[in-house]
Amino acid sequence: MARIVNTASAQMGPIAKAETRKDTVRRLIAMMREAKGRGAELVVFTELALTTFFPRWLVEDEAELDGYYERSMPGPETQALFDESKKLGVGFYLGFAELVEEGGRKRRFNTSILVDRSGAIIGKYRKVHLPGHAEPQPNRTHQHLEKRYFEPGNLGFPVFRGFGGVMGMCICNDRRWPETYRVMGLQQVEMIMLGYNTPFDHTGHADIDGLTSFHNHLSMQAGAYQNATWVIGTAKCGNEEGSRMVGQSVIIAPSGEIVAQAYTLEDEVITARCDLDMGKRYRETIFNFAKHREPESYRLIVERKGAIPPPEV
Ligand code: CDV
Repeated sequence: MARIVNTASAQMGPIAKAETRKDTVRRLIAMMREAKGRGAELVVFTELALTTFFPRWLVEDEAELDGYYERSMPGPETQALFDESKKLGVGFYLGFAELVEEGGRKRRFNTSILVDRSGAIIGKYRKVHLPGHAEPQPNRTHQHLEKRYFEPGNLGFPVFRGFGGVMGMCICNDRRWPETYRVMGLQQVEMIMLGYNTPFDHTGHADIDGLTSFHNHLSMQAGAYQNATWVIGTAKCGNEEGSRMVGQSVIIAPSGEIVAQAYTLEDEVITARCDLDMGKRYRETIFNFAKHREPESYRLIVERKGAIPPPEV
């Protein structure tokens, strides 16, 4: 019997700095209801879905900075989302800034959770690849201070049993790195969920920044195909406090094909009927890791045994 997960990607338009958590959670709930109305049992929200993308600013006041983080999940302002999830029987992926006290000090992570259809948290991930800088850069209209505001994730890339399959998570910049998908691929992942906030001017090089939309899809489609997994990529997009961010949220099949795509730069729900057994077919044929993958050869290459030596420079 086919294992179908009716899945939604709930793209989010800009969140203004002044927007309250309550208002933002209301927007998330409205999209969850729409997704349910269209038959979805799982909704993928974006990275840092509860606030504006605050790493674009230097925030020096600690109390102000702390205001962007969640100290508990669910917390007073997010409980309503969990209640709605349980009421509707719709699970979700949610990205948020996490603040925990560990070893007598504050620790900050860029985190996502996976919640099942009964409103219970069944998985947690902390972003590994943190882009940007720890110090503000001169001549930038918007900063990207993720290295200042977060520690690299310390949970690896775990997978979780849920929704009748093997589920994985990553966050934004992680999607550009092949090892993100492969580490989960080696654990038989069947669906990878991710949220992103991607400005169009990140590198400052027109030739690279001009390809922002292309690279967005290229990395996710390659990751899906090469690891025989569904990939659900959800943007926060549009003009957020003067920073223009890419949209084009997508649902990608294990074939690498885009089967649903957002066409606005606003709150928009897209859905697809995701057959987890489609990934299984790819795993049993072209991407049968056990049969065709040669870890021993990789080891020899890494150790430079039998490899052509690099040219003198
Ligand atoms: N939030 C992100 O991780 N954004 C990065 C940008 C800065 C390049 C991304 O990979 O989309």
